[in-house]
Amino acid sequence: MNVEDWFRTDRLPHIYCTGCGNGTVINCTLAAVTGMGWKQDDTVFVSGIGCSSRAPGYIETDSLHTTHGRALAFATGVKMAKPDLNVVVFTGDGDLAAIGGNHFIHACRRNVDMTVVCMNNQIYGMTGGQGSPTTPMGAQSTTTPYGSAEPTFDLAELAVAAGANYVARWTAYHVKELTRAITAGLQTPGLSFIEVVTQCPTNYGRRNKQRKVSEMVEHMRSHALLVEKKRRLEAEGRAIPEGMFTVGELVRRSRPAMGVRR
Ligand SMILES: Cc1ncc(C[n+]2csc(CCOP(=O)(O)OP(=O)(O)O)c2C)c(N)n1
Ligand code: SF4
Repeated sequence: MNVEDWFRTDRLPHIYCTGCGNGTVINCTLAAVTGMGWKQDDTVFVSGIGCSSRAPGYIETDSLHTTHGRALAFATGVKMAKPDLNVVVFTGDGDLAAIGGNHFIHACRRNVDMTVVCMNNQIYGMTGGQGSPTTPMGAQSTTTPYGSAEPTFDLAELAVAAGANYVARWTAYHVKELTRAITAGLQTPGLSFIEVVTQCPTNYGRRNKQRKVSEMVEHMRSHALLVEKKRRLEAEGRAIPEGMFTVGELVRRSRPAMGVRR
């Protein structure tokens, strides 16, 4: 099987805007799934609501497109009822961390055996660009016309603190690293959380002085700081450059997990 075999071509044209990063994330996820040798009959994709959550609709397996914020609750149900299935969740920063925030921390605490891929475009894309829990301070959105005044959630650090067994963060620029991280997540028993910082040119970029997709991708590339480098800077007592976010593998451990096949 190759990536094309997993792609539901009869659903084209897709809904994504030109330059959206979501297609890259789907491609990397399907490359990881293909690399694992998984079979379509044994694999279920689950999502909530949002542009990111439309992803399972383009994949040739059984899938659940659920209610906003509830992807992890539905996925937990699938995994507990059928532990032999491979469960992969696609979600967005709003779906996962705003309306679904409580489900997120408890799924990590329970360490349910699934892989969660969050497309963090730092905005509510589907509904026209409202601020989300990851909208950076000072960023413009339809609900923060003078710039967001709120501190943001670090989704990957939240998953580490709540108990997930595998946590990594990359961006839609880092396709090879992202594919490797998703593969590691698929291989790890318990909850694997892979955050992908991705570009939404339509509702984030054009309001935040990143009008071109290339500018958004360059911004992600130049502001990504390897977690090992961050730890080294901290150990040396040196300052972390302003506006940087960490990428890489944040945790890999073997806490007891729920729903692991026997
Ligand atoms: C209960 C409920 N409240 C609000 C909505 C409207 N709604 C649909 S998608 C969405 C935000 C999606 O944002 P995010 O999860 O970040 O996904 P993106 O579209 O950016 O990929 C909202 C508020 C809804 N569908 N259901
Ligand atoms: S609104 Fe943003 S996230 Fe949604 S499809 Fe368009 S670019 Fe992608």
